[in-house]
Amino acid sequence: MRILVLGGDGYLGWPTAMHFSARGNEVMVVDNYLRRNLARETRSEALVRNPNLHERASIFNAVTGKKIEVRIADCSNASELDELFLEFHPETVIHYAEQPSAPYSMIGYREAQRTLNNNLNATFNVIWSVIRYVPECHVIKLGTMGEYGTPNIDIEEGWIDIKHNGRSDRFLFPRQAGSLYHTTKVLDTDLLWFYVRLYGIRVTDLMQGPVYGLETAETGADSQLMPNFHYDDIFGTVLNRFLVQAVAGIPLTIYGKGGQVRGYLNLQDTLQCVELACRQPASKGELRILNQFTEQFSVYELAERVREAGNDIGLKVSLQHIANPRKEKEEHYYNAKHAGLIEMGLKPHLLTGDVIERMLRRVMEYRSMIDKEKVLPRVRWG
Ligand code: USQ
Repeated sequence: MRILVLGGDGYLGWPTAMHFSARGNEVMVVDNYLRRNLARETRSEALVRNPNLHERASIFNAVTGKKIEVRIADCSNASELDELFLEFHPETVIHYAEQPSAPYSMIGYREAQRTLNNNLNATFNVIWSVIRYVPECHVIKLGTMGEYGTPNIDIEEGWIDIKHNGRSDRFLFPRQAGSLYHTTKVLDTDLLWFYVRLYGIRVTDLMQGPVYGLETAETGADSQLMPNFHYDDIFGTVLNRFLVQAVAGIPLTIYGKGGQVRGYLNLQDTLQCVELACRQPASKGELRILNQFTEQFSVYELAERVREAGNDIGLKVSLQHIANPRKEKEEHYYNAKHAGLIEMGLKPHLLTGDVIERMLRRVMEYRSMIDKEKVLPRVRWG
């Protein structure tokens, strides 16, 4: 299959590109290094300096003999994206090309505007490139569980049936996101749904929870192939941050009470889910929404698990509750359905003590590179 990976330099994009290339697909990755630049601007560089995309592709080629085509281009620029669609004629496009950080989007006007412009324009351009050049192409779009927020009712998989004054209809599940970044994903979904209804394109919107991990089947061949592993307050997701904090001897930074529940998944399961979506595409005129996570945890539970696994291997891990820099519920109901991907064949890698221990040991190899100044939250909501 010809697979175009937009945002192919990212934490998910690069492992996705390797995954599909290793399995015999024709893969082209596109990126404009937005995240790398924003990370540099905000002093949030990854734990290990990752080679650039051209270098990554040649290292991958040297160890596997497989090719990944690289293009440095900006997906929020329609003509740059059009050219790539005309050249490559993808059968599947995996769209990760977004500013992915909630805290970054909450720094101020400039950062919010950059997030809004980049994310909405990239999605809008992908839709139009598909409509104009490859109308049969399956769009796999990375959404987020954060689109739903934390409602006081069960979270359905994308859609809800509503009875009102004796009549009923099916609607997108109500969304109420907690950051501007998450709100751009809500707007993306609305754009996609509009163009699915009007033009009959085929779309899978993957509502993913926070991802953790630094290894996939392809990263073992050369340590330079590892994903960008962020542990700072802006680009680091919570469990990855806790792993680094545990290794650095920093008490784990639980924001507020720590009762915030989210659905989590291992990076390896992101790849499985995207592969499943790719192999079993949405139909023409369908917006298929899948909730992409394997287990629910509160922040406090996550911290406890890291403490236990860390202490088992001789780290001295402690916890701290710090003032929550975000505006979010710290105790709430949370029950999100996630049967779709399991029914399609997902075999979850769960967060066992052994899994945490293995990740901690990997991080310990890079202990000397941890910059403790990057850990405490710098961005406050509102
Ligand atoms: N949190 C802490 N301590 C920390 C960092 C975070 O308690 O040191 C808490 C946050 O307040 C939040 C939860 O952990 O309640 C998750 O935070 P996160 O930073 O791991 O996740 P988030 O900002 O929501 O964003 C991440 C990715 C984003 C993705 C999203 C999925 O950066 O790209 O869309 O996870 S979800 O959270 O389901 O919306």
